[in-house]
Parts: sequence; C-alpha cells; structure tokens
Amino acid sequence: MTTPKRYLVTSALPYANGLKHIGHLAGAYIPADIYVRYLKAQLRDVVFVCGSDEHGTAIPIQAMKEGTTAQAIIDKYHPIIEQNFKDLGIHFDIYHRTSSPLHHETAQEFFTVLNNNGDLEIKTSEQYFDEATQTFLADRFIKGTCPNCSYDNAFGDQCEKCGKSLSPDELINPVSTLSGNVPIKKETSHWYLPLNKHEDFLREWVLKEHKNDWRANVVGQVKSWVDGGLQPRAVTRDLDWGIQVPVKDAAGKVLYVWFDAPIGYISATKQWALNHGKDWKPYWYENDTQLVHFIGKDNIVFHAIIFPVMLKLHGNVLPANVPSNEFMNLEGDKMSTSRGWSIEMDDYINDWIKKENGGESMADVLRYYLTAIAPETKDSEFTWKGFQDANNSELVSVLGNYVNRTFVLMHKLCNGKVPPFHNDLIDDLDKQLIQDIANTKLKVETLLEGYKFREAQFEVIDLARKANQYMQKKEPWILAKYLPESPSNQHLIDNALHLCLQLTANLAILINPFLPFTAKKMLHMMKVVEKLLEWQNAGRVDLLKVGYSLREPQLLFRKIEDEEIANQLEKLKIKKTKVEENKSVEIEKEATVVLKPEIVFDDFGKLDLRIGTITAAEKVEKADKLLKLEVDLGFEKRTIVSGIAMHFKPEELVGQQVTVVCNLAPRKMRGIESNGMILLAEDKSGKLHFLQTNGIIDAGSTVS
Ligand code: B3M
Ligand code: ZN
Repeated sequence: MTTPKRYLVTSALPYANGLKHIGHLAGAYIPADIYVRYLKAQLRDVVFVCGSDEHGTAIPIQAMKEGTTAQAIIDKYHPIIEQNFKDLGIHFDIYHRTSSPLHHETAQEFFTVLNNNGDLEIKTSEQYFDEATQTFLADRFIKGTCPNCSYDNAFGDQCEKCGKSLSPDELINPVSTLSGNVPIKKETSHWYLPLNKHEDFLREWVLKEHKNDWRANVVGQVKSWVDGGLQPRAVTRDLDWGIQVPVKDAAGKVLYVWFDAPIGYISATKQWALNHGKDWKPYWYENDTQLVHFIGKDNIVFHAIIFPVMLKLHGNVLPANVPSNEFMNLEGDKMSTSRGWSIEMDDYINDWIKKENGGESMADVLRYYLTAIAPETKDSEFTWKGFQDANNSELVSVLGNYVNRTFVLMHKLCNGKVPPFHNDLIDDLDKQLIQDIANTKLKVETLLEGYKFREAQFEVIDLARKANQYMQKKEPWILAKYLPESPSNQHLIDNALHLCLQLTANLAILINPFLPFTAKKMLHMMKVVEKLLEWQNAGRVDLLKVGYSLREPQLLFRKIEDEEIANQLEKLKIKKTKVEENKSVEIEKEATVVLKPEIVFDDFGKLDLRIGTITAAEKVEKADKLLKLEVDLGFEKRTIVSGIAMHFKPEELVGQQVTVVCNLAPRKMRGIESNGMILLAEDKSGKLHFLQTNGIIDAGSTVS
C-alpha cells in the first residue's frame, strides 16, 4: 500500500448538551488521538478535527431542563468539554463549533449543491405534532415505548437502552417530550436523501472493497441496513433551532442535525486552514487523502452509510476507514449520564489530575487503562479495581519501575552518564534485546496502521517487561559488588546500562502516542528535545550519546491505594442514588396531581376574569419577590401587586396581556393596595409562563 499524501482524522462531534463520560472518551477520542500522535511522529501531513455538535433537539431539551436558552446551553458546555479534552491530552488541531457562521454557510452550500443537482427529493407526509406547543415532534421531542426492547422512554430517533435507531412512527404510545401530551398527526413537507438509490454503491464500496480492512462490527451494521432495504431519509426538520434550509419559502425549516453535524468536519478543516494560512481543499477533494472517522458504535450508520453518500454526491473523498468501538460498561452496568451510572471526564480530572502536583500522569493512567480495555471487537467493562490493577501492576511495576531502576543504577554505577558499549563483550541477551526493540517498533507500527490500539499498547508494555527481565538477568548491582576483585565487571555493567538506557529512549518514542505526558517526563529525565520522539528514531540503539549526563530519576507513576478506589466506588453509588431520588421526586410530582374539592357552577360564576394589559411594572422596595404592576382593563386602570419578581424583569412585562381576577377584595402589601390578581401558568420546574393571548384581545374582554 502506498503511503497517503495527507490524513484528515476526525472524532465524533460531541453534543454540547452536557458533560461527556469516559465511555465517550474511550470510543472516539483516545484511539483517534493515539493514531494522530503516531502519524505526526511519522512526520506525515495530518489534520485532526473535532468540535461541538450544537444543533438538534438534544440542545433545546437540555435548555428546558436547566430553565434557560439553547444558546446558553451550548455556550456553557462547549468550553468545558474542550478543556476536558485538553486536560486528558487529546490534542485536536482544531475544536470547532457547528454554531459558527462558517459552519452554517458550509452546510447550506452543501445542501444547495445536492438540491440543485436533483439529488434530494421533496415529500409530504403526516408527522406527529404537539398542539399545546405548536411544534412538530421530530427526534428527541417525542418519546414512547421502544418496539425493540420495550423500554418506555425511547426517543423518536433512537432507543437509549438497546441502541436501535428509530423513527417517531415506530414508537408505541408516543407522547410529546415538550408537553407530555399525546400528539396529533399533521401534514408537512421535507427534503429527503434517497438512500435507496445508493444501495449498489454501498454494497460495492463497503461490503466488497472494505470487507476485510474495516472492523467487522462496522461492515456488519452496513450489511444489515443494506440487506434490510434502505429508505429515503429526511434531511430537514420543522424546528426553530438549527441551520435554516437555504431555499426560499422554507421558513421554520432547518437542516436535520445529522445532515449538518458531519459537515462540521469540513467546516472545522476550513477554520483550521484559515487559522494557519493553509489550503483546506486537498484534504476533502484529493484522492490521495486518507480520511478516517473515529466514532462510537451508535454513530456507525451515519458515518458508514449516510455521510459517505452525501460526500459522494458532493464530489468529496470517501472515508478510508471508520473505526468504531463497541460499548464500554461500568461496574456491571451500561454507562449512562442520565441514569447517573457514569464517570464524567470532568469528575475524573477534578478527582485525579487537578488534586495533585504533576497530576498529568494521572491523565495517562486513564488513557492507559481505557486503551488496555478498549472495546475494539466486543463490549468491555471499566472497573475501578481494574483501573487500580492496571496502574499498580503494569504502569508502576513494569514501565515506571524499569525506567526508575535504570536511572538509579546509572547514577550509582556510571556516574550519571551514559556508559559506553564494549562491542567485544556483546552476548546473546544483548543481541536478543536489540532484536526485541526493532521487532516491537515494527509490530506497533503495523498494529497502529491497522487500528489495533489495544494490542499496540500491549506490545510497548511487553517490551518494558522484557527489559526488566534483561536487567534482572544482567544483575549490574551484583556485578558491582565484586568490582574490587574483578574490574572488568565495569564493562559488563556499562553494557547492560547502556542498552537499558537506549531502550528507555525507545520506550519514550513508542509510548508517546499512548501516554504523551509520560513521554514528556522521560524526555526531561534524559535531557533531550522533543525531536527524539520522531518515529524514525525507534529501533535505534544509539539514541543517547555516550558520556551524556542525565537527570535524576522522577517516578513516572504512583501507586493507587485501596482507599482511593473505595472512595470512587462510593461516589458512584451516591451519584446513582441522587439521580434516582431526583427522578422519583419528578415522577411523584407528575403522579400526585391533587385536585381541589369540587365546586358548583355558581362558585365559578362568582369570579370576574378579564383580559388586561400591563402598562407599567416596577420593583417594590425591600421586597425581593414583589412587583407593582399597572394594568389597563379598558374600562379602568388598576394597581396590582404580584409575587413574580424572581421570574420576570419589570421591562419584560410591559405590553403583556394577562388574565386578571378583577373582583378579588383589595389587599395591602408593603403599603400598596393591590386591586386584583394576575393569572400565570407554572411548569414542572416552577417556572412561570404567560397564557398566550398574542395581544389580540381587547382589554376588558371577559374570560369564562
Ligand atoms: N453528536 C452524536 C453523539 O454524540 C453526535 C455525533 C455527531 S458526529 C458528526 O453521539
Ligand atoms: Zn430499545
């Protein structure tokens, strides 16, 4: 295979709707980062892009939960997630945003090209509609029972329990996520990507061409979709959050999030090119580009079927590979932030990295363990005990211990300098070790180019294991004991430590893609510059110059105590309990609707309800909750004191129409006489809303 001229590597764009957990990290980010660090060490031309996915129903739903706007949600989570990745050593060349104008333009241009070429179809169909909120219910705006696993909270786009992708029509007993109401059906028109027309292409390209070089889980999923018969797929939605459909008379329609998000890889590349004075086009248009998408299992269909069809129609390169992992479970259960069973990147960073001096090495510990248990071919499981074992018995005892012993002995027996190698004394053990170094380089390289990160990392640690055995057999500390009687022992000591040091330099190069913070520490100890980490240096045993003095050793890793692990397990349990408690409070709130005692019609008839317009509003001094309102009822003006100061700013209220109870006996509050009461609706979160009259009813109109 010829080496590609350039690489464009992508990691799935996380939704900026909340913190991301370590299962996400293990799936699409760590393997991509390892791959890119390796390619960069090979001095290849590579751009690594990622960013926030800021559209789709996931964002406004989170906004509802947090009682804020969609814009506020993305502005809150985008920087946190970006920083989390940095703290864990995931080094993107750009971390972009799909809310950026450049992305909006890019996605619209893409749509326009397909639409103008006649590659999209317009179809009218009946879709679920929520009358209360006047919203079409696509994707996560609709919930119901999953037809596949009977989970009763499946979304209209996917069941979070079994992972099956769904359409709203497949849900059993659908309800609106927005209002909880049962939706009606209403006609609407949308643009569709006719995937059915591209089945032959997909069969040829994935099922034949990439049958053997793509992972079996990816090829398998594509096969089952194509065998099941592909359907035209809507690429637009009736929503007010997203990218406008760039067609006249398409007001209120936006691009489907899964249409715009992968185009985010292209707009991110454009922004990167702008930032660095480069040309982005070759990365997306030249066939000698190797495009690689790293994703999680539930994104396979989008990256191996839909986006490639879009790329083909638009005239871009197709992905060379779409490495996707299976799921990583946590302590015996599926990882899920919403169920409280997860370890957020942010939590890990706070608990392990920020708390201690030199805590970056704890980022490497997580990277190491997640790679060691990467679910490359089947689901795997994160356990805190496994994390502790991987650290204590592999990183501390094998890699850390080896490097430390080498440095300590070199300072003690060779004056802190790289000793010479006496060729006349070379023996089979030395030869074997030199061979092992060269072999490991080749193995790691082949494994990484084949996206086998778990095995590749294993090989590096295995080299450190062999190095420990070598040192154990050479026993330079024993040789040193007999130096007075046998001065030629110094040559044997020199040889052993010379090779051990050269091997340490090799370990730094080989471990760098996996554990970049550790590689940096090793460079510091060896007093060498980053250039040493270039991949071409691996396999050589002349990397450290004879006579060069090296620094004192620093421990690369520290032991993790049982108590720390117990604390984490406890924390996980507490988190789950808290989330469950919150949920049951919510359910209780929903379930215990206690109605007031029955009244007769005459009781109701006593109320005089009328529409009024708020003409002035101001705060009541020394009363946090009260606002003084002037309300125009048409026939007269009233002063009403209302306890809504925590919910609305006075200026938001002026001009609003409200329903007023007019015949309520006057009441004095903070010295102001209040003549009536205004009616507002309170939602589950306790937030108040106006009952919409759209300002079209005359003041003074009665309500009955
Ligand atoms: N944001 C879905 C997810 O986080 C989605 C990925 C987009 S990749 C273009 O699973
Ligand atoms: Zn399901």
